[in-house]
Amino acid sequence: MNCPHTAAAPAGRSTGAVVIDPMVQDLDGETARLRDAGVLARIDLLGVPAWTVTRHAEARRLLLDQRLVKDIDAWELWRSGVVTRAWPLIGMIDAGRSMFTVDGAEHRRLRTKTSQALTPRRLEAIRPAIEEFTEELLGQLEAGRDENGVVDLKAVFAQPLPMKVVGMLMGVDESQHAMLTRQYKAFFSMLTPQDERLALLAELDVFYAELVRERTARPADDLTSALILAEEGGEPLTEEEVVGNLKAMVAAGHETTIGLVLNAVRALLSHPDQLRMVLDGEADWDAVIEETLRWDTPTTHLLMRFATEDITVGDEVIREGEGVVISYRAIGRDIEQHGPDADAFDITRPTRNRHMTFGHGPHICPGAALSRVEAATALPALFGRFPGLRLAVPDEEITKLPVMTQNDMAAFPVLLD
Ligand code: STR
Repeated sequence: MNCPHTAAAPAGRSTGAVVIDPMVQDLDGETARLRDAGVLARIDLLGVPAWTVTRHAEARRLLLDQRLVKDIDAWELWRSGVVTRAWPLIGMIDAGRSMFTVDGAEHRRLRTKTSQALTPRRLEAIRPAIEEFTEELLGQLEAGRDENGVVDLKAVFAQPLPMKVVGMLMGVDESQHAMLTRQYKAFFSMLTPQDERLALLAELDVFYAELVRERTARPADDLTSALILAEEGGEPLTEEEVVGNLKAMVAAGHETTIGLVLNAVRALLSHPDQLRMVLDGEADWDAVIEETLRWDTPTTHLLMRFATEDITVGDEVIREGEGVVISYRAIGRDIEQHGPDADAFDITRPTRNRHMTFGHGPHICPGAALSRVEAATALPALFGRFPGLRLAVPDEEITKLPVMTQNDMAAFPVLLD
């Protein structure tokens, strides 16, 4: 396996830990093993031990527990120098000061403007732009077919759409979109050597800091400019905080919605009876979106929170200083929450809206409504334009990228008619 860090496991493997496969060769098998390992399971992340929560109810409770924090300095393995910047997943945790890494009152201060800009009401204003991007990309799908009529729905549609949307929102010029897509692909891939990953993160920091300086000099009608401007009577965010929020928004907005759109298309194509129901108007697109979010979560594991005190969960104790991952894929398949057929994709499932894929509590995804608008625009437009859409290869041949935290397909080749 092309993963040198595993060989140099800094803390050794705790016995019985579920080893999370960096190559993502069997996501369903791994999800089942996690569930079987308990409500709170020990996992091994490239040689680094952590806990993960595999059940809906306990995850919900822990996501509201103030004894779990996102500050990496609360992590014993980090403080003691066992985990360093050489660990390939460090960029998921040590990502600079932003709403993603801070808790409490400071977190509210960092997050308010972003969440206010992304309410369903505010998003109505950008819906026409999302529709326009969708139309443009549908045209590119048609134009992008090879001599056999095959086109990659990921590269030509599902990937550029969220990039265009988050780019517009944050004020990132179109000319930079391809660079960002390339950089984030390398960031998430476990095949990228760690020195390259650290270098690209540094390049991205420079890119975002330049954008923030540009908007400070010449504010525009975008969320980056809004983040720079002080609240009335309030403390303005520092440059580091604006940069942190900007990069969190671009990374999250770009990466996760790709999964939502592609996973929904894949689920429908492999469940043609359910696709029929939607196309015949017997079920709505919102049902497809929510069931996809539950069944095939864009985020498989979210890294990481740290215990500031011992926390008891069932008969296990998370010790002060230990790290806790939230395994959203396992949580979406929780039998207690969704019934014995939780592993089945069923858009008529009564609990389809009762998933926790966007998280819970203070850090709940501020872009949830945005991703729903994107999917609710993209999916009906895609199947409306190409009702005969189908996979160009057998479903089993679709492979996942070697990404440990996101549910990321390598490509999704389709035929349009
Ligand atoms: C990527 C690297 C970076 O510069 C900033 C962030 C902060 C937000 C993170 C993002 C990360 C990785 C993907 C995340 C996103 C928030 C939501 C998204 C974890 C670490 C999800 O997958 C849910």
